Amino acid sequence: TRTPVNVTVTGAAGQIGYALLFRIASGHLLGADVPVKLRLLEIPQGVKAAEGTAMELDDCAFPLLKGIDIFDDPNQGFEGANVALLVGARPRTKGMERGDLLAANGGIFKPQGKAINDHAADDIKVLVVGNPANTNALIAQAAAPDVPAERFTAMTRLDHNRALSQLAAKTGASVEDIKRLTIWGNHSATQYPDIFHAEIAGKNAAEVVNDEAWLADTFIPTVAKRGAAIIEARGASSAASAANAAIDHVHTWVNGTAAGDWTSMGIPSDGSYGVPEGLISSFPVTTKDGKYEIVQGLDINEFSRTRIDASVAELAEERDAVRELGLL
Ligand code: NAX
Repeated sequence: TRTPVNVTVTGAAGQIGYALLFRIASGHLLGADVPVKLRLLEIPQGVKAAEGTAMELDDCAFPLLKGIDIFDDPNQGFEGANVALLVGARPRTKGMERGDLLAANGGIFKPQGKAINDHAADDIKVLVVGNPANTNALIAQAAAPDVPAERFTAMTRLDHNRALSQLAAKTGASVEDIKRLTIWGNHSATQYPDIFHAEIAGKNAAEVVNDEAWLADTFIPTVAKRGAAIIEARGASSAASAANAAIDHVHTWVNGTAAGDWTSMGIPSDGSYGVPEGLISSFPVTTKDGKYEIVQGLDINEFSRTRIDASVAELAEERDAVRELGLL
């Protein structure tokens, strides 16, 4: 029998945590034949609610779930972790400046990065969901010098899935007929969903759409502002769709992209496509055997270039701000 994979989830008592844990335990994160042990990390005020969720996980009698432990100490929470989903973060509250937000999250992600460095398993893979996800991932990565930098990733898969769904609705295609869509840049309002290399049932998506005004004025803002639209409608931020995207991100990273397709992941830049090395930016990537590679050689037109550059400039500003705060 296989040794269980240790999966650490931070913010386990939050709303994404609640939507995420049951799918991990039922085998959707890693595969239907992979046993898992859950390590839930919360702040002390969140521990009791996490215990309640753990009771419900017990009550599901998932065959693949081989244990649940709950911690409020990151050093224990990341002990032996093979996969870490960093969901818990400090949300922006009223009157908070960006600098305050970055500093508050630095106080979470720097110690968590250090704990991953010191206690996680050698094959650790990290996905940061908590916002600002790209920069939180950068802070954690910088605090973990002994872990290969490429193991730290940030989630743009929700944006990717939102873009797939919007494009399918516009063209009447099925989502599974759409390939090679890309989210570039930051998981923020500046992100750029790119359909110029995408294909719909084998045809170029931009040609099928053939409507640049729709792209600029409807598609891009709808995808980029979808989080706010969900809050407006639901009275709470995206939870199940965010959890679903986290599952997709890790599942694809571990199990590979389909032939002829790619996905979007926030990853440390190697300088490709003019994105400064080290910034954690979203790119088109293929994955195989637990490793990812940036898709190379794509022609970037003027329309795309401007938008990628704007989002990357925002990432560079965030990096400079956290550097100034002594977080890098
Ligand atoms: P909730 O406020 O429901 O839950 C957050 C949980 O994290 C709480 O239980 C809290 O006690 C815990 N927490 C706080 N600090 C912690 C720490 N230092 N260690 C461990 N746990 C800690 O938020 P939820 O709706 O679950 O969202 C979580 C994060 O995901 C937010 O930062 C949110 O902005 C972000 N999102 C990111 C998305 C993405 O696409 N990358 C989309 C969805 C979501 O908005």
